[in-house]
Amino acid sequence: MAKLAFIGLGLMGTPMATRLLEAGHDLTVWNRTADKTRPLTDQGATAASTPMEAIAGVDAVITMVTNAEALEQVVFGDNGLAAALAPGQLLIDMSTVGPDAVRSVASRLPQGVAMVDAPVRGSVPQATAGKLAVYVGADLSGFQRVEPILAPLGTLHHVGGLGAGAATKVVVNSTLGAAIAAFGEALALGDDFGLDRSVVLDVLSDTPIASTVEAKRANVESGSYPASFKLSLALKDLNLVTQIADQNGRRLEVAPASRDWLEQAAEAGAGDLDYSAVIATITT
Ligand code: NA7
Repeated sequence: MAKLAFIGLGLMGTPMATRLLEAGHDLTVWNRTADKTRPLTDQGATAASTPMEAIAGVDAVITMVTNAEALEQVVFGDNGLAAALAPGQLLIDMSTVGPDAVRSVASRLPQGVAMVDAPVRGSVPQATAGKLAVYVGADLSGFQRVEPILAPLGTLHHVGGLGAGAATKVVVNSTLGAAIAAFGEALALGDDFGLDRSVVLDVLSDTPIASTVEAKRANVESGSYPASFKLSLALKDLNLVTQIADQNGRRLEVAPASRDWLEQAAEAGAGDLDYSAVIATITT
């Protein structure tokens, strides 16, 4: 088992760090809001007071923070990881930040420090159950190095070299935005026809968006949207999708439309709710 540091104990980081601890890894944790380290220290993790302090003597450090700015902060900010990372240590970023941010961070790490990008598909229930899909961007030796560390989190997919994991996650989340917006629009159409919502939900459970309907039906029926995956983060990801497409001169129609719906929902105050709260905006 490895000696690890885990940086970022948000909705995803907490259950992921818990799985690593339960699997027998030796874990030191750090979170910007210090009281979120408590559930981990109660189970035997050590809390550090800075990212820099967290990585003393570890084999690898895992980061799971909001976005590229947060990653920049924990790696290169005051008391950040970069100031203490030593040759032979490994940085595994599991946040969704896009491939440019991954390569930019990797290029500025101290000599002899390797980086692997390993973002995940799945939200809190999958993280808790160790059933995430983990998209690993690394050379073969990097993949072999992270495999035993990350195995307790779910199924690892070696999708290419550095940055390929981040790119794969952008691809995956473009479909997530499309599916939730299609779900909302289908419900809105059903409402306009005067159809019974439960009938429409049954029918949509047998369409190409079935898995989204299954995952989010309870939210729609209860009208409450507790966050498994924050809407603000889905919006961040759809912004990544559209920015990267623009850079590549790639015309997309569906992703920008779903991005616009998420933006409207965020403006209406749903940013900290589950991303499925966009359905409430669409059907209003
Ligand atoms: P959350 O629940 O919003 O958690 C975000 C985490 O990132 C949380 O630990 C934050 O600390 C931390 N964070 C955010 N900004 C910073 C800065 N500037 N410095 C240090 N730490 C920071 O998100 P999820 O866990 O759902 O998702 C994490 C990633 O996986 C994200 O990229 C998703 O798209 C996928 P806080 O507790 O607020 O102090």
